[in-house]
Amino acid sequence: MADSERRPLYVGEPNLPDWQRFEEMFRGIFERRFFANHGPLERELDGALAEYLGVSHAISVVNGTVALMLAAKALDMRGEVIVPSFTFAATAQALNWAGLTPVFCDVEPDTHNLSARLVEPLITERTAGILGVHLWGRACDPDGLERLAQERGLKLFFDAAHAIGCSHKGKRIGGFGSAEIFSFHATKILNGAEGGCITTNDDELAARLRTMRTFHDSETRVPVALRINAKISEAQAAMALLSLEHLPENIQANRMRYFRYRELLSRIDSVAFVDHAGNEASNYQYVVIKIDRAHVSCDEILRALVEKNIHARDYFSPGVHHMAPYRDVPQPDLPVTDELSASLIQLPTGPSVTDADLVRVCDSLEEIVEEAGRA
Ligand code: T4K
Repeated sequence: MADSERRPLYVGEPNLPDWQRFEEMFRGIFERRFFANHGPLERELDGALAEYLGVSHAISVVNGTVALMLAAKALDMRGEVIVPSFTFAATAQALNWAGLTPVFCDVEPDTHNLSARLVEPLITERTAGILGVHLWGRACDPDGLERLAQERGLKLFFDAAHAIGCSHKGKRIGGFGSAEIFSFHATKILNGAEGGCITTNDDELAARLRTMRTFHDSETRVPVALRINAKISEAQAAMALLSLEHLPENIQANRMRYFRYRELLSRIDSVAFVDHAGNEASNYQYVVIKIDRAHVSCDEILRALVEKNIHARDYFSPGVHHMAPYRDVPQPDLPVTDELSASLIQLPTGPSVTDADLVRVCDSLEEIVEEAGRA
């Protein structure tokens, strides 16, 4: 069989719930004829997420981007927020939607994340807050950034879109800073088709967020500047609840693929496997490699892989500071961001990716890199 005819392999292949349980959940929605506006499944999901993440409040919403917008707005900041450029565009653009200005910071070469060391020199009288991203589910210096934010009187919140089920020094991500946000997009390990949530241990902030996410009368009413329809539907909540049930086994399956990849890739000199720190638990959702000293660029590798029906990705290239609308104004040099954007690749993983598929990906990668070396 020609490579191009083989089964396509994707980064972000969805984790699916058990079909019968899904049918039962949906039958319940049909029977109740209650599809939106804070139905029983939304409430169950908020409770289940708070319990799983070990936080006082989880406020589920329609997607991760809106979760970021709401969190930024509810934290009542004005001015600038320090944020990495090496992230999904939604992280920064959510700040603009909340009337804030992102100030882009470089990331550490080993963690791919912000650190207090990098953020501190960027703080000015205009700085209102810091938005860290737990990229690939790796904790974004929570200890250092919490200390720094407290010392300098800044709001701190985290984009944990990649980090459900991850922990740092034994503490689940979800409880760091004033708030954290998660994504339940179909490509995430917790799949609500679309969806997201904001977590916090701050009762007042939670009441503001619950008021802000809806115009419906049934919800908490505290004074807020603006409200929006950010409610999660019962259909999304059903998917997310089932996915939460399956989360431990899905993490375990990801973990097996992750370590198998690490073993298979160890034979390719110009490919470095991006690992997790010893004091972190991961959900192994992203398998990230760094192309190092190869005679071929990441773009060329990605194109050659697509010809073999392997749809690896170049998250996050280019850095957000090179994209509209930010590229239209002067931006700082972010050499580590640029270097990572040009050298990282994410490999396909997901429930239907078999051991033979992993071998196929690694063999293809080796062939592409070796062929370029001979040319
Ligand atoms: N912060 C961070 C750090 C994020 O990474 C994200 C989202 C957010 C915030 C915002 O959260 P949300 O508002 O999205 O909840 C995908 C996802 O759409 C996005 O959720 C995710 N991060 C980002 C990293 O990846 P694209 O534009 O790369 O998606 P797409 O459609 O190319 O999908 C990726 C691969 O997944 C495809 O090659 C095929 C596969 N796929 C996709 C879908 C939708 C499937 O197999 N089935 C599917 O249903 O952004």
